[in-house]
Amino acid sequence: MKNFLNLGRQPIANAFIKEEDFDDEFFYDLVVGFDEETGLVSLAEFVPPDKIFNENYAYHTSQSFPMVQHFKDIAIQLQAEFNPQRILEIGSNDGTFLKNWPIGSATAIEPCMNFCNVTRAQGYVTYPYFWDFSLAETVANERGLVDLVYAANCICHIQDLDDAFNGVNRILKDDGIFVFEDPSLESMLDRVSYDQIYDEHAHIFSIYALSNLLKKHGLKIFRIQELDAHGGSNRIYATRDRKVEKHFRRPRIAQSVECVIERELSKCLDSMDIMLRFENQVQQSRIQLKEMLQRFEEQGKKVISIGATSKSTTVFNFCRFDSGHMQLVTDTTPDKIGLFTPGTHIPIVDRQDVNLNDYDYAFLGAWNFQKEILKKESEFVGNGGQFITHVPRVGIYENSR
Ligand code: DWN
Repeated sequence: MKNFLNLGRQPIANAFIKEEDFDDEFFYDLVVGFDEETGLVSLAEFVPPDKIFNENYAYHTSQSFPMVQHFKDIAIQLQAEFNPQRILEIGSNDGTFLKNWPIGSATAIEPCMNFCNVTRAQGYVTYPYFWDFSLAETVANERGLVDLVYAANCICHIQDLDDAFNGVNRILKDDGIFVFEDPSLESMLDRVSYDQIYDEHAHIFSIYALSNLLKKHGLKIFRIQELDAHGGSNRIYATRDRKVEKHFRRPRIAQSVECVIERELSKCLDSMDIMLRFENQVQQSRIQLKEMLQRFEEQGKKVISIGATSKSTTVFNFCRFDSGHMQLVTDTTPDKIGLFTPGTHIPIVDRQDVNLNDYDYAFLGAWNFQKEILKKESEFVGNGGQFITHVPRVGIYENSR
């Protein structure tokens, strides 16, 4: 693997922090590399998983309200198309996807104890461990094999993918299907959304790289759905190579896979050149965003950020922002409110406790929910407030000019 981007000393992206813990905060070098053989983009140095995913994990899927409908829709679609009797979800968080399934038919894997207790309280059998082959063995012996393995924004968190896919192979019934969705490398490169890179995202997937990796485990991708979720994601449908025919209800399904890979390769996602170009764009993005916020600070303008996201942790620390640049960050998640942003220590407050009209600019920390946030904050724009963003380029968000 060859490293191509260094985003500097970074804290744990979701480790929102109390003031008294500032001095003991953990930092690591956030460096990204590219494997020219497989096409996989991965962190050069992985952070120990239990430093990230533990009983203090603060990200609640259901607090990003549009995701509740997102997971309901995919559950209904999978039930209608494949009618799976037994399912397993890897990374079930607060059960937003799981709750769409009968309690008896579902098993959950969730290493964060605070969330494991949530799904157990909902009645679902939940294993509080990281997904790997030995856990797959245990679950297979205790709960039997499954028709569907589902995972959202989780497979890219798993550092040892070979072991994870071995585990999927172990737990799936012979004609079972594996459906997972994760941020798209192609979208990240197209949008220069470098904030998809942080400790949790051990890998950023292209379909080209995934198909190489899954092939090693006798798994074949038979469909791709391209999603707007989380700033551009892919939903991957895979099954055992020898079973693909069964799931090809309509020939055109397969073309979604070939189309995406062809397009990725036409954009050179298999070459180091595109990664080096991205590195240059990221450096430019930082310079422009720092200049813009520096100018606002010198003009005495007040700036706030909407959404205490993992993504903004990467941006704020890469740009070395502090409460001089952004006075406050708002969020809807009770677990984050009253804490400070990792590394940059900007106070996080409840959106309800802030009058946005006291601010001149609002940074879209949760840019992946810009439609929802701009709709909610139309009064702010109406009173002359402006949204700023760095994706796909640094500037004033056109709809708030
Ligand atoms: O992959 C991951 C994705 C699923 O979520 C995880 N590794 C970590 C996390 O990343 P993130 O923190 O960047 O995710 P979101 O979903 O972009 O976070 C949105 C945040 O913004 C939440 O804390 C909720 C908050 N929010 C808000 O304050 N006002 C969200 C909406 C929609 C709002 O209107």
